[in-house]
Amino acid sequence: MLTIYSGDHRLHHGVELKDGAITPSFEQPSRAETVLAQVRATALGDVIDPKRYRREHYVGAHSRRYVDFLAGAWEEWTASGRTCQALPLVWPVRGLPSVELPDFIDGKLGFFSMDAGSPINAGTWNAVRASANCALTGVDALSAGARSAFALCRPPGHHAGREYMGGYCYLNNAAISAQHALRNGSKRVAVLDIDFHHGNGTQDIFYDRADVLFVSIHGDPAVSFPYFSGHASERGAGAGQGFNVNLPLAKGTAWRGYEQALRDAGGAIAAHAPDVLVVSLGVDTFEDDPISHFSLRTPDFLRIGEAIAKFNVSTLFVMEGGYMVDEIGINAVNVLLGFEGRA
Ligand code: Q9C
Ligand code: ZN
Repeated sequence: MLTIYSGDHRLHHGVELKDGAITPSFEQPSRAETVLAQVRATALGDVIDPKRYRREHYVGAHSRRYVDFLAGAWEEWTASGRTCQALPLVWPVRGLPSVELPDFIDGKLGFFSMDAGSPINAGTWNAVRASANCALTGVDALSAGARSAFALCRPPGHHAGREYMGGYCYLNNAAISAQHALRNGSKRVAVLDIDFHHGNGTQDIFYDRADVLFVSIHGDPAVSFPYFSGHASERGAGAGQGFNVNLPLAKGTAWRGYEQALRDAGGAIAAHAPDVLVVSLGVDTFEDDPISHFSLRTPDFLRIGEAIAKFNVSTLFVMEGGYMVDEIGINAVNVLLGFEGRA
């Protein structure tokens, strides 16, 4: 399987608010290096750099004004005299009346975010677009006839909505991929999100559409980030009614419960009959993940890959979460090895 990877991800490294204190983010550059090392150690296949794509390729999944904001945010932030990384601090929540985009950067940061989990520094935009370009290059590999590809994206993307960043995410790599597959001639696309956290951003982008099915297996939002999205009752709207499938699972879910959810996901995907499947590949479902609470073990990730291969669709794997443990490389690549029948 081809891997697409850019060293530009190292340009982005942020902080997060944890337990009320500013600490280094769990979403660190070493994550991608760990996964890449395992790609090489297992001889998964060639590793190539992404092609370059114009900003227009990110628009569609996102609004133009949001993409333009991301591209210029650091410059606006430093122009206002700041030197630390940019973090939002005020949000347009229920009950605040204005839907106007503010002029000042502090207002824009809140307008275009869902939380304070996506800091912006000098290298963030270059890392973010390299990440999206890995996904786009993967789609083009499928369009050229490959059965599968692995976009080793960092930063991740699935929490980023049409007009907002959050949860370590900026551009939604999986959604941008689905949109690009349609542009390349696919009629129907499915996105299967197996990151521990609900892919609220991907859901947001495709919620009212029937051409892209979104299926997500994740921690119950009653007790898990992002809390305000991910319930089974969210099934799509308008033409997209029935094309959004959420499969929330309880704390502590292990292989037995997870396997059933994967079967349910497979049923929904088969009914959609997609030309292309995009998998949001998070491995924060691992039992030792520091910010999640499922109980999957390393061999279970091989089984996940085998199950996805049985869907029998051209598949792009897009890296999402998985944190601070040496096993993230082994677990992520185990999904790919399982898919290839190398278990
Ligand atoms: N103490 C992804 O996996 N913070 N994003 C949760 C837990 C946000 C995860 C705080 C987690 C976002 C792509
Ligand atoms: Zn996650």
